[in-house]
Amino acid sequence: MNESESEIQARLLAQALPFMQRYENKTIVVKYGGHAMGNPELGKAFASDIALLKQSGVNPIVVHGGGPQIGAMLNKMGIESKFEGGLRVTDQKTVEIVEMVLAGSINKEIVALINQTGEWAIGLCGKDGNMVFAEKARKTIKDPDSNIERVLDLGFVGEVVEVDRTLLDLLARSEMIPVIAPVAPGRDGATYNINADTFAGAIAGALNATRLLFLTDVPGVLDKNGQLIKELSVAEAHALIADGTISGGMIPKVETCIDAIKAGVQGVVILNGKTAHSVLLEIFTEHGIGTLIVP
Ligand code: X2W
Repeated sequence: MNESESEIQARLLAQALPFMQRYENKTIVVKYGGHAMGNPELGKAFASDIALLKQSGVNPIVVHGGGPQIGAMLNKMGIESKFEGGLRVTDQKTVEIVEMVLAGSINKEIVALINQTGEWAIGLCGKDGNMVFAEKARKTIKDPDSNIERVLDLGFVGEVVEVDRTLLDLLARSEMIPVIAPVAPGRDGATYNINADTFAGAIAGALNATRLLFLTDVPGVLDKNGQLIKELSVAEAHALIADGTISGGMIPKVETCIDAIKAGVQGVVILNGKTAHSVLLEIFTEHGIGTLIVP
């Protein structure tokens, strides 16, 4: 490395200081989606970002998805993937595979990636330490033709009804970085499959997290001209949904952000997880790289 490169590196590090101070001891929940995984270089960059947050005195918590990976495993087992209203219809056989893939292979893959950086990650799901309880999701969907609402039976798809902070508070004071799979028990003894975005929102809300980052495969919320919107209030987000600027798959994403803010998160960011070091770019630079939604 020549002199000027070292100087650049030193300057960049110095510029990160105010952000390290701003987020010291603050909780940042990072939702790492199944679509953002799969590229080994990006995976390593993600793990090193999380490690760096912890080393800087931040309390990072990773909540991960794995929709495409569940789909691939179901396919291997000869089971068809079915979705209604964006959620996976989950029968008994499917929930067993969901738990195996999410709380098993994917969870341990992310734990191993973070551990390889020299930090300590611990893999959990909602069942561990009585952290999360769920109940059967009650979803309705409007038929676009008749406009009649019908109740969806999604089987073992759950909604979070309770988060116990005990274990997460304990880990925040330790060297351990929690990596959490969106699977949780019901008080009825069943195992529930929970959409990873809503699960991350519930965890972040219960912890009154300073930030919840949604790593997606788009840069954030775009305006009518396709330009990235850097910051939005909840009221502005509602208006952009109403006037059609926010459309398609971005609507449930933004609605989940709004729910998380209502649940107690101070700011939620939608950003592109396919940009290397997206977490550091968001947290340790002045303007971040995604769309920040605030109350
Ligand atoms: C999701 C859980 C995983 C997930 C599923 O079974 O696919 C429901 O749909 P991504 O990668 O974040 O999409 N659960 C109920 O949300 O993963």
